[in-house]
Order: sequence, then C-alpha cells, then structure tokens
Amino acid sequence: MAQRTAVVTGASSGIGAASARALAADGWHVIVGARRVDRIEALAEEIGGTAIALDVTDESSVEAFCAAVDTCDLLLNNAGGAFGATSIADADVDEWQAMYDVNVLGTLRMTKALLPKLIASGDGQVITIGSIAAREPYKGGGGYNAAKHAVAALTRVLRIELLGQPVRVCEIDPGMVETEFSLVRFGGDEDKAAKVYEGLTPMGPGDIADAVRWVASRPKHVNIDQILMLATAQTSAQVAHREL
Ligand code: 8X3
Repeated sequence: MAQRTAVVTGASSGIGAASARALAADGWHVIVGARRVDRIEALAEEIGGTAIALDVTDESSVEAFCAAVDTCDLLLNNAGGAFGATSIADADVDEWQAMYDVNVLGTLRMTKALLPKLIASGDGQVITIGSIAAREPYKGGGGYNAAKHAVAALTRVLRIELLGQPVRVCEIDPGMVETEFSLVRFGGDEDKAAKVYEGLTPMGPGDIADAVRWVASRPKHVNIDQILMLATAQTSAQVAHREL
C-alpha cells in the first residue's frame, strides 16, 4: 500500500510537533505546516516529512499550502490558541477576533480546502484538537471558551454532514498540557504561565500525540467521535489539586 499522508497544522511546537513525530513513527508521510518555517523545516528533516509554510488565518496561505498537497488521508487541525484571560467586562474585542480567526476559521479553512482530497482518499480522517474549554465555560475563559465551543460545533456538524462519506471525524479535547499555550495566552509572561501548572503534573504534548496516533490507527469502521483528556490532578478547567 502506498504511504499515507497526514497534514498537521500548528506543527512548529507542542501538540502539533509531537503528533507529527508520532504519526511519522507509525509510518505516515507527514506534511507539517506552521508560520515558523525554520522550526517545521527542522522537524520535517527529523521525521522524513515535508514542511510547507502555513498561516491558517490567511486565505491565500491556506490555498497555496493545500495546492501543494497532492493527496491527504488525515488532517490534524491543531493550530489554535488563547489570547488573554480577561473577564467579559474587560474583554478586548481584537483578542476575541484573533481567537475566532485562528481556532474557528482556521479549522474551517483547512477542513474545507482539504475535504475533496480526504474524500478521494477513500479512508480520510479529520482530527481536531479542541479543549476542555470547548465543554466547560470558566472564569476568564470568555473568548477562548466561545472559540473552542464553536470549534466543537463545527467538528460535530462535520461528522453529521459526512455520514455516508469515507471520512471519519474526531474531536480531542485536552485539559492542562504544558506547551507554549500559557505563555502565548499571557503574552509571554513566564511567571503567569508557570503558575498554571504549579504544584501539579500537567499532561505533555506526547500524551495528546498518543491519542492522535491511536485515533488515526483505528480501523475504517470505527469512528472515535470525542475524547476528553485531563491531567489526573484536575477534574475540570479550574478545579485542580496542587501540592504547594
Ligand atoms: C487549554 C486548556 O484549561 O486552558 O485548551 O482551557 S484550558
């Protein structure tokens, strides 16, 4: 059988990079996309994949990226993130706009552009990295909760609309994973970012990559619809046991 191709967005770090490594180890040819080209080029070299510049918030970048993808059997929608943790009263509309653009419209752009190739695969899969924030509103979650709830809605609608087509759809919703996520959310403030994981063991990118590779390797007649993954030390977005 010809080598199968996976596209991973947001592959320059964190869950995206770990998933690209895991999929490559399972025999996939992985096309890694991100804005930070130096990082994805190094990753592609390491895993025998292909690096292509990608900004999921930019229509022409998505178009150029997808035009360079000949075949696609798996799309991992991983690019996304949170910007800020302010209350609704103090919400910054530009931050909300940016979160909507990268999380929701980024997932939409990529999925829409690659869908014909995923269908043509005869056994396509879309795996979207959501979040506990897609299931549970929390204080300071505002724009990120709204965006990730929308990502979940998009993913679940896609599953319904593709019924009868050869494309499986899965949503993986992680809780605390130590990546650049909190650093980005808090605008580079390392102290604030470190506090999120203080006194507990968060999940690592590799833990989520394990789920991705497991979902990706189920047989064609099995669709893993949704997975919620939390660190053992948390029972919801803001309830955690910390040994301080
Ligand atoms: C990241 C997890 O708890 O910050 O998606 O929303 S959380």
